[in-house]
Amino acid sequence: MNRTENASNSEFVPPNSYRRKEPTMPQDRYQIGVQDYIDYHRDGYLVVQGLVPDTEVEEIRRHTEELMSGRIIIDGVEPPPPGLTPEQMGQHWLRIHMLHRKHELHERYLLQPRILDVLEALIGPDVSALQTMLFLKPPGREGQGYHQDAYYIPTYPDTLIGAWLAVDPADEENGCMKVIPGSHHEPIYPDENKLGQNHTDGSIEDLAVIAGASATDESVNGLTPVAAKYGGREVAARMAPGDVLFFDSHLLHRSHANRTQTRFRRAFVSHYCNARSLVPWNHGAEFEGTTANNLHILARGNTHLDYALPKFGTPCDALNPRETARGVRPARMMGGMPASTVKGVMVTR
Ligand SMILES: O=C(O)CCC(=O)C(=O)O
Repeated sequence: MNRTENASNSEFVPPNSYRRKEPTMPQDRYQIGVQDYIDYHRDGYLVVQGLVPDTEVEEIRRHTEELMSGRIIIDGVEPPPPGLTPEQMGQHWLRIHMLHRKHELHERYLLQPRILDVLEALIGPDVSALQTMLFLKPPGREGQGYHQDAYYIPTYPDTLIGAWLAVDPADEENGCMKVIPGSHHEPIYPDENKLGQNHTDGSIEDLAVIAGASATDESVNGLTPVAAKYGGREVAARMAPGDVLFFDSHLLHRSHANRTQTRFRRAFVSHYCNARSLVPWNHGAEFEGTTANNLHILARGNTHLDYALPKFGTPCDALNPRETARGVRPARMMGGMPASTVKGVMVTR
């Protein structure tokens, strides 16, 4: 059964969005289908079932358990204080950001080859890896209200995309992702502090300035009226461990609280953009100059912009950039039609 179901209208199920392909040898390239590509662009998201092999998901799960028990301590990440019960230790973190700059395991999953294969098809060929978030979301912990990710991470051109890897089964009880198909066609709604971002240059006449993005209280969240335009179409992304949800950075999405007593809702969430986009973002930290591209890893392809190497040496194209755009000629104009058939234009090639 398709695990995507409309939260409030079970008749709406985006076709073909879920497709399982068995994991193959790591060096094999994972290929999405044409219909997957169409679905992604129509709906603003795509779930690829079983993309990450069980052994790798199990490795992340074990890692979270070691973190939560204090058996692994990562520099700069405060562990749970001593003397807590295992349940109290489990409540210590909702999520931890940017560990790929501190621990090799996180860099490895940011650069997971099968995830990069899909990204190459959706936003590539040149892919830059920007952010990681390890979600623990223990029982009882809060969700996050409607937001659009490009509101937080601007890229120019605007090519940001998220990849949400389920570590535990995710469902409505433990606070799975909820997405609004088609809402990725919306512009990014800015708040008054973000003037200068995306379309706030005045190119869209009636673009509303909002407040309260991500607030779980719908009466406070300024995106509530935008979400209301898609009334009844929200989809709960029920996922199994190893499934990956790829989602456009304009897509309106949210997650509710984990209402279970005992089940964590762990997920490894990464953000990427086309490596030819400028990225004036370093997770809120300082950077030199007007962009921070030099701090983000070139995961696939090549770029004319600066980029970072993987700090822990995870194999990726930054170590051996591939020629993608330079030197590649597009196909002959107008499919090779004779010059005389192209209205009023002399085609010289
Ligand atoms: O996993 C969640 O609960 C929210 C994640 C999210 O909204 C995001 O990654 O942008």
